[in-house]
Amino acid sequence: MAGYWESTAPGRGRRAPRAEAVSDARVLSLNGSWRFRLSPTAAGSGEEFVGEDFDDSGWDAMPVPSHWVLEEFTPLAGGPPRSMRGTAEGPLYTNTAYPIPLDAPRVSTENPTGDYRLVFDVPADWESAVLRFQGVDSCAKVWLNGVELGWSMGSRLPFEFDAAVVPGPNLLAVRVHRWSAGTYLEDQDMWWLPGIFRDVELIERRAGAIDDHFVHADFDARTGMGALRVDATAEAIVEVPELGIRMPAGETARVPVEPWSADAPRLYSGTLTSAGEVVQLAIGFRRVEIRDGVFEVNGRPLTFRGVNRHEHHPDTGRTLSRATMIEDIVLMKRANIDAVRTSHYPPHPEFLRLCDEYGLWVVVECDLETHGFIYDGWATNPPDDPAWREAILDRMRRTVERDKNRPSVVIWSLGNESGTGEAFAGLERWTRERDPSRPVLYERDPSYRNSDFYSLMYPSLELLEHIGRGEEPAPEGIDETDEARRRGLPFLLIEYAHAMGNGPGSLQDYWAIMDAHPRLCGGFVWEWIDHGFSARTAEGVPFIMHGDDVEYEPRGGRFSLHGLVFSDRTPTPGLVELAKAYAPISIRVGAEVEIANARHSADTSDLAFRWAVEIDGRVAESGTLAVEPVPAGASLTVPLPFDLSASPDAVLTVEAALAADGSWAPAGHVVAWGQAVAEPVRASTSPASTAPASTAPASAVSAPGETARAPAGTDIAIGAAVFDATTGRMRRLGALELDGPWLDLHRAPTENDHGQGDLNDIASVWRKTGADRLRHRTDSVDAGADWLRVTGRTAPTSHPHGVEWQMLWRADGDGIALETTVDFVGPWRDTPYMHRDIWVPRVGLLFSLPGGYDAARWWGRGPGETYVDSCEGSRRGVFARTIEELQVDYPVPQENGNHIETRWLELSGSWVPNLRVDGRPEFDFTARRWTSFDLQRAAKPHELVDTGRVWLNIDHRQQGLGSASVGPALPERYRVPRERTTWSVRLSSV
Ligand code: IPT
Repeated sequence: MAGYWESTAPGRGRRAPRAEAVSDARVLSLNGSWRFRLSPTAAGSGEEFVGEDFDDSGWDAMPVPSHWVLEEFTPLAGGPPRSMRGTAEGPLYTNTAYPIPLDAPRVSTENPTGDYRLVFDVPADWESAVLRFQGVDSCAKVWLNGVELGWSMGSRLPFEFDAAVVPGPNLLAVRVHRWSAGTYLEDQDMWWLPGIFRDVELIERRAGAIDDHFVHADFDARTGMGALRVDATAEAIVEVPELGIRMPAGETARVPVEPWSADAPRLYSGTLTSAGEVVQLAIGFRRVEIRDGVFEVNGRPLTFRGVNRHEHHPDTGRTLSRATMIEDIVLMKRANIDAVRTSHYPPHPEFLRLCDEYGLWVVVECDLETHGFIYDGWATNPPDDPAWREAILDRMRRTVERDKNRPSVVIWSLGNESGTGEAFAGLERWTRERDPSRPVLYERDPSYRNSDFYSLMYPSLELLEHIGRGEEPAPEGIDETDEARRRGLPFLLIEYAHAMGNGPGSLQDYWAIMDAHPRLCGGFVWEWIDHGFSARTAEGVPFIMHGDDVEYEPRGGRFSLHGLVFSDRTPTPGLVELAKAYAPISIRVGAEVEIANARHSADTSDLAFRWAVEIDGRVAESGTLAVEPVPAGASLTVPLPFDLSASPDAVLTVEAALAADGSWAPAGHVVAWGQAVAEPVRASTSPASTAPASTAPASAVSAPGETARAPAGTDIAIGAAVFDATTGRMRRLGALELDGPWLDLHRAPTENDHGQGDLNDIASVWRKTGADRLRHRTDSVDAGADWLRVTGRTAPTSHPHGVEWQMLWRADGDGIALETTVDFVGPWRDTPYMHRDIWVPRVGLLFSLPGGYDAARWWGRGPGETYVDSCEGSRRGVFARTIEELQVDYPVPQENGNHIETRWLELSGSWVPNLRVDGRPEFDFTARRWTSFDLQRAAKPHELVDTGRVWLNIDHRQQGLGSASVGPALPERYRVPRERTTWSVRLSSV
C-alpha cells in the first residue's frame, strides 16, 4: 500500500523542465496567506479539501512561501496557534542520519502532512496558464478547481503544470508531505524544513509563447570575438541592440565583445521575440575549458576563491527574500569571495540572476545527497539501484534546464556525498549532451570517471601540496585507465577550512599552496552561514537555537553552526581572515611597495592606492601612490612613500580601495592592504639588579646568597608592587588592587578543539585530565631589596603531570618587570585512558582585576580577535575597544577574543588606575568579565554573567584554531610546545 509519496518515480503530470526566464508574459504571484491544516499522516485532512464546497474557515492562515515548522498555527493536538520551534514536530537538524527508518522508498505512517488551499482570481483575458512551484519540501500533490494536476518531488527544484484556469475565482489545493521517497535523496547536512517554501506563480501563456530557450554565448580570447546563438522552442527573433544583432533563433552571430567574468560581469541585454512572448536576455560571453589539466575561463586559468552557500535565514529557514540574497552577495564580494558552490542544491533562481549581475562564479549542485546510506554500508544506495535512475536523472535535468542560461554558472555538480553508482554515468552523459559548454563535477567516486575534476574535501596542507605537485598517492582499487585520466585532471577543493565556531585556521597556508600550483583551481570554504534559528528563553532572553535545542534523536547538535557569518549574517572573525586570504590584489611593503594583481580578468584601474603612517594610533602622514593600472596577472613596484626607520612602533599601511561607488560597495571600500611596521619602542632596561640568574630550571632554582625568606602572612613591597608573602601573588601595583598572576594553562575549548569524536577530540582529553581543574602551589617566596622570586607548581587534580614555574620580579622604575620560566613535568598523557598526548592550549598568566576597567587600548593585531593561525587579516597598529567589544559572541560560548603580537596594552576605567603591560617583545592578551572556566561551562551566551572582576590573560602563547571539527589536525607549528619556556613582561599602573 505504498502511496505516490513513496514512489521512486519523480512525479506525474508535470511539464517538461525549462529555463527560468523573465518575459512579458503576465505573472500572477500566488504568494500570500493561504489556508492550512496539519495532519499526522499522509492521508491529510481527507479528500474533500480539494473541492470548492469545502469550508476551510476554521483552518489556519499560513504564509506562502514558508516552512510550516517555523510558523504559528494550530498544533495537531489542538489548542491555540503556536510555533513548533524547539519541539520534535518542528525543525529537526541532522547531519548524515535520516530521521526516518532507512527503508527506502517507504516512510513511516506518521508523516506530518500539510493541506493548503488558496482561492485566486484570474483576469478574463488570459488564454491559458502555467502553474509553477519554485520549491516544495518534500512532496506535493496539486489540484486545481477540484481536478488533480499531478504531483512532484525534488524539494529545491521547480515544477510546473498546465493550468486550466477559469476567469474569476479559482481554487488551488496542495497537499505537502514532510517525508517521502524524495527524502532519501535529500540527506544534506541541514534542517529538515517542510512546506511550500519558494514562490508559487501563475504564468500567462499566449499562443506562440516560448516554452524554452538556450543561450549559447561563447568567447574566443585569442580573437576577442563572441559567438551568440539562441535556441528556442518557437520561431523567434534574437535582438541585441548594443551589438547590432538581429537574427532568427538558431542562427549564430559573431561580433567583438567584452567577455563576462566574476570581476568584470559584463552583460548584454537583448530580447527573444516570438509571436506570443518577448523573453528578456542577459547575455554573458565566456568560454569554460580544461586545457592540459588546467581549468580556464576565457583562456585564463581560474582559481575559485569560494564558499559553500546554503540558503538560510534565522527566522524563515530556506525561504529567502531578494534582499537577503543581495545581502549575501554584497557580504561575499566585500570579503573578496568570488565563487559560490550552491551546496547542496540549486538555490532560488533569483540568486543566480544576481550572481550574473554582481559577478560571482557559480558551481550549481544538483539536489541530491544520500549520505545516510552510510548506515547501511551503502548497500542499498539509490544511485546504485536502477529503480531510482529516473528520479535521480529528473533532478539533474531540472537543475540544468532551469539554470542553463546563467553565465555565472560555470560547473554542474552532480550532487554531494551520495556514494557511488551507475546513476552518475547517466547524469554525466545526459549533462554533457545537453550542455557541452560546462564541465561536470562529482567528488565522491574515487575513480572520478564521471567528473572533469579531481576533487576532495578537507585534505591536510601536506596532501594539498602533494596534489598541487601531482604527487598524491593513488586512491585504492582504481583501474589503470581511470587512474591515468584522474592524474591529468585539475583539482578542485569543494570543501575545506571548516568554519565551525572560532576558526578556521590556516587560510593563508591553504592559499600559499593554491597560488603556487596551476593544477589547483581553488576551493570553497565550508561554509557561508551558521544555520541557527532565532529563539527566546521562557524569560524572553533571545538566543540562537541549534540542533541540540530540540529533544529528538537522531540529532546533529551544534554542528548546524559552521558559518563564516553568524545566523543573522553578522560577519565572524573568520570572514575577516578570509577577506585577506582571498584578496585578489597583493600589496607587499618592504624596500619598495610591490603590487600584484591576481584577478582573473580586471585590471586595477577601479582602485586607488593610498598610504598612511600611523604613530601611536594617529595618522602622522598620508598620501596617494601613483600606480599605473596593473593588468590581471601582472605586478609592479613603486617606491616606498615613507622611511620608517626613525619612528619606532610606527606602521605604514598601503591600501587598495575602490575609487568609485560600485554595485556591491561604496567608494573607499578596501579590497586589499599591506603593512610594514617599525621596530618596537624599547621600554627602558631595568637597572642593574642583584636578582639571581634566571637560567636555572625552575624546578631546581638554588637559593641565592642574600635571600631574605619572607615571613608568611606579611606583605612584601618590591618597588611599586606589593606581594603576598604566602602565595607570592601580587596584591597591589601602585594604587591598583589586584590579584595574580596564576600560571594559566587552560582555555575554554573551541568547536575545533572538540574535533570529530574520539580520535581527535583534544577537548575530551583536557576534560579527562583536568585541564580545567588546575590547582596552584607556591613552593618558595624569596626576596631581595628590589627583586622577588616565587616558585611553584600548577597541575590538574588527580593527575601526575603539571608545570613547575618560577616568577622573577624586579623593580623597574615606576613599574615592575616579570620574567616567568615554565618547565613541564610528569607524563602529560591521558593515562589511564588512551595514553594520548595532552596538548597545552595556553601558557600564560592570569590576573584578577577590579571590575572598574572598561576599555583596552593596545599596540598589536586588531581590532578583531587573532590567533597564531588566523591573524593575517587583522592589521597591526594601535586599537581601542571596550571590554564588551573584545568578546566575540559565538552562539556556543568558547575561547574567543585573543590578540596576538601585542607590544603593549593599557586598561582603563572610571574608578581604577590605568594598568599598562609592556611585552618583551610581544604577548597575547584576552580580557573578559568572566573566567575561561565560566566560558567553558556556559551553553549559551546569556549564561555568561559579570563576575564583578576583569580577568586578564597575559600569555606567552596560545594554541592556534585549526579546523579539526572536520578536517586535519592543527599543524604542529601552531601548537604550544611542551618545553622549557621563558618570557618577560613589564607591568605599571598610573
Ligand atoms: C561534508 C558535507 O558535504 C557537508 O554538507 C558538511 O556536512 C561537511 O561535511 C561538514 O560540516 S561531508 C564529510 C564527510 C566531510
